[in-house]
Amino acid sequence: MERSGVSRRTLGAQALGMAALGGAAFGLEGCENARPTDLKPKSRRFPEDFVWGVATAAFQTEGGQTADGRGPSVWDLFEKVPGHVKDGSDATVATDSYRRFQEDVDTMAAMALNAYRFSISWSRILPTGEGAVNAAGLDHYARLVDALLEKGITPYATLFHWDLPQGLQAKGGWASRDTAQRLADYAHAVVDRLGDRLKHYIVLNEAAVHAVFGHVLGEHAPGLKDIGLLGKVVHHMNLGQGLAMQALRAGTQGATVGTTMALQPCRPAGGPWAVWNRLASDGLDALWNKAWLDPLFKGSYPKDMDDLLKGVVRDGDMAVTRQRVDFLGVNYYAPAYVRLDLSSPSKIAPAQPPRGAELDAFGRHIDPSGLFEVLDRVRREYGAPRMLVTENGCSDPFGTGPAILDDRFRITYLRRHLEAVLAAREAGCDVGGYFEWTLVDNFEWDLGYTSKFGLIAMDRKTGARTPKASAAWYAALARTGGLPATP
Ligand code: GCO
Repeated sequence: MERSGVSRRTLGAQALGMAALGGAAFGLEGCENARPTDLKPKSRRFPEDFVWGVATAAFQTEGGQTADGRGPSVWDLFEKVPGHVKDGSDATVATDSYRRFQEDVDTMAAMALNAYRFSISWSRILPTGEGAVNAAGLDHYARLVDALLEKGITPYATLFHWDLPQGLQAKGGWASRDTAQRLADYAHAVVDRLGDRLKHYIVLNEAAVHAVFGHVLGEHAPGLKDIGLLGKVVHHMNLGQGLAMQALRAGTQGATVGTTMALQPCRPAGGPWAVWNRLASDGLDALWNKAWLDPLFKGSYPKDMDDLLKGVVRDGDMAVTRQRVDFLGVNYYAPAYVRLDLSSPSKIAPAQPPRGAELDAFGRHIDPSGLFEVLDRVRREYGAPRMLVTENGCSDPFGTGPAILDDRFRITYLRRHLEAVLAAREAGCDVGGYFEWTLVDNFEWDLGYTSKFGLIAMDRKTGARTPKASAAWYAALARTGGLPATP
């Protein structure tokens, strides 16, 4: 598959912006000079009850793809198509966490972490996505949850982290309205078996990424390239999320229910086309941020969505998408820079980050102020809910070589973004926790193992795991709650 040179997140800008703006046409611009990116919180101390965790996802870490009755997901098929995964690898073993989960738990306990965000593989619980429940699949997660609780680590389970059962994709996947109800049925099966011990649920992970990269750009499973599907996929995920939240609340007492979004500040390129770049940026914001925040918190869609959603939303739907959440999970990595561009098919293109900006391995601007911006926006515009940073972290430079063990670059990245969290708390944001992405270098989707985000390296030949410098740094932070000023 022809591979874009641009980072997969900013590619989303093209498709999302075009859908919102119906395509318009414009010029080339870069962005202004870099502005201050770092926050200076008054205090460097997190509260005693702050949630310190790491985040993972089933498909990226478990392996065991056919163990104990698991059925195939869309990613099982996608990863096997030549060209879909940059290094030709797959997640048949990944970090082998289906078998080695106790090691994960012991490592987290030794790091003084008090929470673990993982995802449940839908097709372990319902191998075809619906119908008969696979008890062996539920038993696995019961063992994982029990092992965590035994070590005083609070489990946070994501229900959907992009690995839709292939049985449902064969029936239309998220483009089919029925899949919304299937998500609720799956949520019921999980809470029915685990609700006595699993008390924190995240319904969706980054639905925007799954919608765009899986259905428009074709760079993620199910590998579709049909912008005509976008409106249905967006709405059915929002609808399913509401139905699943209702099922979770009906299925257990005393649980917290939330969801996780990939929120990004959308920044228009400047220059003589600034007014048009602003339109593109507003279009991206509508589709990447508001198309998920508004249905959940306001029971409505932004006007920009009207064209996409024509004939999709039914009477009563928005009363279901609007749900009370106990927390909003915010995944943050970087802002998005956007411009309109005559030369790109979608007339929309990612703009260059500011001149002189520090970039991550994906080519994205390392800008902790963007994390403050999204947290403060949710506080101001969406009722100041409790928030958890459910993902934040950075990759080694892409490559097939060994991980960088003396990863001071990662420590600095985390320290700077945690300063933004402290500053957001001082500004009144109710941020109660932080889940670093991720524990062990794992299967980074279409990038395979060329992108390494872990606090711990893993030798894929021997399975040996080696803590990086960042693991000890993060453990000390979790233990003391005091954020060092350097490195
Ligand atoms: C995401 C996903 C994770 C990624 C992580 C690093 O945010 O894209 O939730 O599965 O692996 O963010 O890119």
